[in-house]
Amino acid sequence: MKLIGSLTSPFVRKVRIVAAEKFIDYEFVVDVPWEETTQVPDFNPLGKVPVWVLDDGKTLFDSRVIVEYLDSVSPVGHVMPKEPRPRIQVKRWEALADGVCDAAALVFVEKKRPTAQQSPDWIRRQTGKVHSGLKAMSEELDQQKVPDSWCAGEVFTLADIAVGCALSYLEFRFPELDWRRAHPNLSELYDRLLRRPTFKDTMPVG
Ligand SMILES: N[C@@H](CCC(=O)N[C@@H](CS)C(=O)NCC(=O)O)C(=O)O
Repeated sequence: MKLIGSLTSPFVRKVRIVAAEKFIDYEFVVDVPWEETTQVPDFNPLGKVPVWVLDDGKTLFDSRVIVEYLDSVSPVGHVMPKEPRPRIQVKRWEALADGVCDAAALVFVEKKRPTAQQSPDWIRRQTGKVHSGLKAMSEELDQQKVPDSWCAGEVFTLADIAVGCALSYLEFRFPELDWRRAHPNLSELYDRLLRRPTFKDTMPVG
């Protein structure tokens, strides 16, 4: 099995961490979808990473589909609860964290355009989503009320992986945002996540 992706994408990283937490072997093929030489559209008509290539050549995307697949094929280190209610809460956390990444990535891409072509309104709109997403994550983490709780309760899950990847991406691309100061509980969670080898080994580079 192969994973196609870049070393900076938070969505690719989420898949890498889930695979590592579950001890699933695969070949990692680095491909940056923004480069002219990219092969990604041959594997995903949307031209986005991550893409997971199965042994029979069939492809899976996007990251939410891939992690659901990985969690279902191996009983080791489940990252999603089986029960419908807690399971959907974990997926909700994932949607929130991924949404923050989507908005932040749109700002990053917009800011790479020549200044005259950039839309300040668009940047403001997407930056607003990053801030409101962070605020929601912080408030919802507070609701756990148990010291050192994970996002979805007492057990480490995909919710923590997705949130950790989003926080890392913001720190990597937008250090000036300083979310750690605004949200000390997310900062504490993030430090705990960084102690896991699966997070340490996949820090964004580039
Ligand atoms: N919802 C998708 C988002 C994937 C995504 O936006 N990937 C970015 C990299 S961070 C990408 O490949 N962008 C290339 C493009 O939009 O053309 C997922 O969860 O996999």
